[in-house]
Amino acid sequence: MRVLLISANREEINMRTLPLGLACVAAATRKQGHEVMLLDLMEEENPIESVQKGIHLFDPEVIGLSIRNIDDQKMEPACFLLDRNQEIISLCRQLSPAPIILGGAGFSIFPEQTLEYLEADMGIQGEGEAVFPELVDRLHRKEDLSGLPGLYLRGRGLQGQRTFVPNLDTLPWPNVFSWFGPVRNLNKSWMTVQTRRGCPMDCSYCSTATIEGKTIRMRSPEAVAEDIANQMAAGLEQFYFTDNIFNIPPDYAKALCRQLIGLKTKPCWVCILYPGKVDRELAGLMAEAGCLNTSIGFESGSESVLRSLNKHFSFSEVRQTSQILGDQGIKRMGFLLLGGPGETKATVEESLKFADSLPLEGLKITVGIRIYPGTSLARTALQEGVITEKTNLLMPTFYLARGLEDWLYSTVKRWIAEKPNWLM
Ligand code: B12
Ligand code: SF4
Repeated sequence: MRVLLISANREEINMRTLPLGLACVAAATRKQGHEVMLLDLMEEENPIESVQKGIHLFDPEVIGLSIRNIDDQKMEPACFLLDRNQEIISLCRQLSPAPIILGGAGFSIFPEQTLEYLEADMGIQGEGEAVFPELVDRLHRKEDLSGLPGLYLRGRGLQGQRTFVPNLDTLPWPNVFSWFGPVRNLNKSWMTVQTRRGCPMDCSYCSTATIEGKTIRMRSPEAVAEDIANQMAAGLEQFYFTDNIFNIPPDYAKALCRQLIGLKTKPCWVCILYPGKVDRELAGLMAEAGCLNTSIGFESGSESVLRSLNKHFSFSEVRQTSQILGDQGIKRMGFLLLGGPGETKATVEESLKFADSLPLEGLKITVGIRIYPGTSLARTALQEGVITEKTNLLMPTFYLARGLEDWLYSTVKRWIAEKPNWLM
């Protein structure tokens, strides 16, 4: 079948992202024998015209759309991003009778609500590589869709229990030029690389389990290094590991660094770390393997708040992590998440002072925590009456400990005003 895959994300918040997930789905769908056209609207000067042209020339029989961002996760002012997909979906509807199938991280968190909101036909929760090609096959053969794992049909709910790909090395990871063709000037981009899926850490507010599951599944370090080497041979220079936590499990992170050290040319890369699981050996290997910069989500400097967020590290481990990375010349961007359950004026001040005392190159402070369905934060918010059973969490909804509202914003603003490398 002819399958048009569209990444409608045009947000430049933080950085311009590449549609790695959709490229993975494209590779798997091609492998199954279908003809695929991938449109990344981030790169298109006139996205509407590009979709019109794509549909006109390719005449798709199936249209897949990747839904990444629901909102920007900022409480003040909240910015709902999902409706930016609506224009693209109605355009597809006007120009083509093909069914519209959703997927992506944002969709996986809110499958039924997103289908309703965008009036799409169906969607796949979680990894798309196995189920999407099978769905296209069944559509082609006009077969019954029931039983397909993770498939949601609008108004008819989940069709089959979701499954996870057990061995990521069996997937056809996309080759950079099969994504975009030679048109795009990629060497200025941060090329995204995924080495593992799933996170077992169970932080109280986090939606990752609904996207990737709780069990970590890893690609072999050799395969990741080979992937990076191929991309470097194609002219790419800098890489962004999209893994939720690069350093868990630590032995895997070390093995991966050793493979990168073994490459002919050293890549430059950045990653996200979980504090406390970085020893001197790992920091040394990361530096030798080309790590420039790390994001460290330590979130609080108060032990009681760390416990309420279900973080498995202490603030002294945060200091140690930051120190040993700095000793290796690796830059560190810290993250604070203020206003969660149990937060008080005293714990906020504790956190700000703690952050100020850390050796960091930058700090990002978030005030208020986005409530995602199925999380322990959502349960607390329900018990405390912040939300009700009827609250549609698709609409940006945040937890902010009572009594902190105005004070927290003005306090954080005062702190960042004096510090050029701190931002909100
Ligand atoms: C890495 C990451 C970042 C990096 C991106 C780096 C880069 N160069 O890409 C940084 C830190 C910069 C970042 C920024 C932001 N991020 Co972010 N990010 C992630 C993270 C951890 C991984 C995303 C990723 O690349 N995954 C790897 C690919 C392979 O997976 P995937 O895209 O999900 O694709 C798979 C499936 O979803 C599915 N699939 C994908 N598309 C399709 C399409 C179809 C048709 C089908 C069937 C299936 C399918 O199959 C794919 C393969 O298995 C996710 C959380 C997560 N665990 O997913 C958050 C996440 C996507 N980010 C999120 C947000 C909010 C943001 C920001 C808005 C935050 C901010 N205010 O700065 C910005 C927006 C950036 C932008 N310009 O769009 C949210 C989105 C949900 C929401 N509330 O909107 C997430 C889900 C985190 C969360 N809170 O749970 N992010
Ligand atoms: S470590 Fe990160 S990805 Fe894992 S549960 Fe916590 S916040 Fe989510």
